[in-house]
Amino acid sequence: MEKRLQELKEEVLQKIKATLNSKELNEVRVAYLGKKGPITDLLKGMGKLSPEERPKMGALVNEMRQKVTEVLEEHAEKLEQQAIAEQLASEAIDVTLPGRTVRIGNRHPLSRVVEEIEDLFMGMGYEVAEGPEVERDYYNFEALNLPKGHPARDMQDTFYISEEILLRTHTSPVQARTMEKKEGANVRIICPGKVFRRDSDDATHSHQFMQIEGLVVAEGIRMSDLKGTLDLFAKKMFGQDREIRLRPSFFPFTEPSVEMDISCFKCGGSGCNVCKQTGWIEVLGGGMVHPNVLEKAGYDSTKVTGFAFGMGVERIAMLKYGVDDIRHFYTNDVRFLSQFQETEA
Ligand code: 2NM
Repeated sequence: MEKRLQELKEEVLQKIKATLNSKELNEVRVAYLGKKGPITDLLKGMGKLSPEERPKMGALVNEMRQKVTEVLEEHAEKLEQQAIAEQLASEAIDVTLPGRTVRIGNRHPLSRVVEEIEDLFMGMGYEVAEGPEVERDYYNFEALNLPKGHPARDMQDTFYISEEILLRTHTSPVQARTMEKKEGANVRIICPGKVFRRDSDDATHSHQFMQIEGLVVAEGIRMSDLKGTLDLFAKKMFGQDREIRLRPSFFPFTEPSVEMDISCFKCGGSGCNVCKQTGWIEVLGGGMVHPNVLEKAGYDSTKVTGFAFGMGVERIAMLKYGVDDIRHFYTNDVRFLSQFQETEA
């Protein structure tokens, strides 16, 4: 019986070591240590032994069972380590491979200029006001002292939806709407947005472009308020050492009207290619809101006054970033657009 025990031990240990995974190992465990296994049979057969032999055999069987269990556990541990190692190897990634660059987009240069101007005026207490791009003839022209048949309408020919509905030619209708809405004379707004004109596109003209207009209405607003505001704008936008120059001009909705130049930011005024040897660069138009415009909005023009100004966003962006063709803003060429990547945090 001792011999049989020894053989069994050798056999089971060999079988354990031959298993390649935990499933196989478990099969061996069940086959040899289970209720129907040969070790259980041996224990059952002990009854046939003599009382002297019984304790000796019992000890041997127990010892064997302990040894087998021990080896079994060791092997289980080994198989588990092996499985983990295999999994790790199969999931290994090469961290030394170069990464794929993610292309980061950036704001459109026109949005950048609009936001910069908005921030600047919000800092002076202005609100940003917006309105429809498809507008009534009344707000685009009539309310702005441009009655039907007025010669200045020719300069702002647009796209008509119908006799009375059109694509706005400036953002002034937003200002006419705001004045009309406000109770009490206290308006301080900046109006950015798309505008449209019947025009042939070239390096400096576009049938669709962006404008930003400002309007202040209250009692006691004077031309000097406009001048101080525009001087601050010129310095913030184009450099602290900019000077401004106002020239007489004409707009149907302002009287008097002015055109503003800034001293050339490239040559400082001595003359260069940017300012076409004049030392000055034309930037925007403005003036004191025409009494007819104030009256149409419901104000008493003998008590309330206001100033307004307007500029083309593309023109400002072209000057600021040195862009030589307005069409670059609309052709969506990434080689152009990606040059306006912002680097600040
Ligand atoms: C300009 C030039 C001059 C202007 C006038 C008004 C309003 F609504 F108050 F009448 N808004 N914007 C204005 C005046 C705009 O752009 C070159």
